[in-house]
Amino acid sequence: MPVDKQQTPLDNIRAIYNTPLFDLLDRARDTHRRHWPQNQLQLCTLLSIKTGGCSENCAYCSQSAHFDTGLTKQPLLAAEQIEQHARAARDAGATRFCMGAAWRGISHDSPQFPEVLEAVRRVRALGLEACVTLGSLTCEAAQQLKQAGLTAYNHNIDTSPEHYPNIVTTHTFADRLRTISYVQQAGISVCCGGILGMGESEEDRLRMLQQLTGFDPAPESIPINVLVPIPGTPLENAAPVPPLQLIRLIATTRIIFPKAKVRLSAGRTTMSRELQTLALYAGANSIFYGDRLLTTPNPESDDDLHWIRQLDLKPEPPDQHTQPHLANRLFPNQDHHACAHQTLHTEHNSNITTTPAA
Ligand code: SAM
Ligand code: DTB
Ligand code: SF4
Repeated sequence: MPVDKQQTPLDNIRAIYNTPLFDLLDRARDTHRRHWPQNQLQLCTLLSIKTGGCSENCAYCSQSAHFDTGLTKQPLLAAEQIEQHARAARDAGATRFCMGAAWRGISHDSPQFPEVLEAVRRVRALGLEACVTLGSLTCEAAQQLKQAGLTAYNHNIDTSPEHYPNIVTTHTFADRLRTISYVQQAGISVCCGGILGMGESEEDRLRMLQQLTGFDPAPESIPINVLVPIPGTPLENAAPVPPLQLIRLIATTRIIFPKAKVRLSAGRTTMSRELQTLALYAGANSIFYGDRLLTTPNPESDDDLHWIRQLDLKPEPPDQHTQPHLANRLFPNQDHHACAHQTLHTEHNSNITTTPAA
């Protein structure tokens, strides 16, 4: 499977992470300047296109049906509504639009899937990069998302393989990797990262990064989320992440993945602007932009724009290679026979299901 490249030894990753802080920052900044010299920040806006009622028990999540979080459920939005949100995001300065669904996963033969494909086409037609996060995929679903013009698929591994069963028991770490492999095979960029602050050790965070070093190709985007504690979930009282541990992890991620978008993701509302600034200095070059994440607040857009101006950064333009007219030329139709083997595999794997409408 393409996901299976030789991983970087943990000792090497640990050695980077434990470098004296200022030397670590110097090295990360140097790497950053060489690969990202333009002082730009990518602005990605999120939209929850299907909210709550999820069958999975991810201990951090407001949308799990296993916990009483007081969240109002919402069925899948129509493509037309999604397009309106995407247009507003574009007009506010976002160049990437990420649509999240509270599903365990989706199959290509789900009645809801065509609407998602239509939403992707409409978002791409606006000139935005399009990302979706829908849970597990069948191989065919990944191929069809590619044909619809999808730029990236977000599927986080969230933590180390060792800590994962403490966080989720309704699916496995291996299930996550399988979907990522389908996404890679379809030629879609992978957006994959994790969450800090779920009771994991610093070593767990490094093992999470080590997993990402096994991806071939490397993830295009690596979201580093800080847990937003949700009342009613098992992690509602989790200890906060020490700020310099976040900075060390971002710097290490930048050094190991020089070409990736390192995304300072959930958790910014509880960070000072100075800490967020240091995170960008350490190598983050993308944020979620817009007053909401999926179900929780994010800093106000105007405040973010003011901050970005103060730092003399510019919003990054959309990737030219992902413009719709170019996408069709660069990535001609995929061969559907590519899924023959995997379909067989999926049929024998009861873990990939179409989530019932909630
Ligand atoms: N259901 C899909 C899945 O699990 O892949 C997509 C939606 S899920 C909400 C997307 C990601 O959001 C999760 O993998 C997790 O990394 C992040 N996330 C969810 N709740 C969070 C929270 N309370 N704090 C920080 N990150 C969170
Ligand atoms: C990711 O890594 N973080 C985003 C996006 N991918 C989908 C989601 C953050 C969700 C934070 C909690 C919430 O708003 O529900
Ligand atoms: Fe939340 Fe996704 Fe887990 Fe469902 S699968 S509980 S939406 S993180």
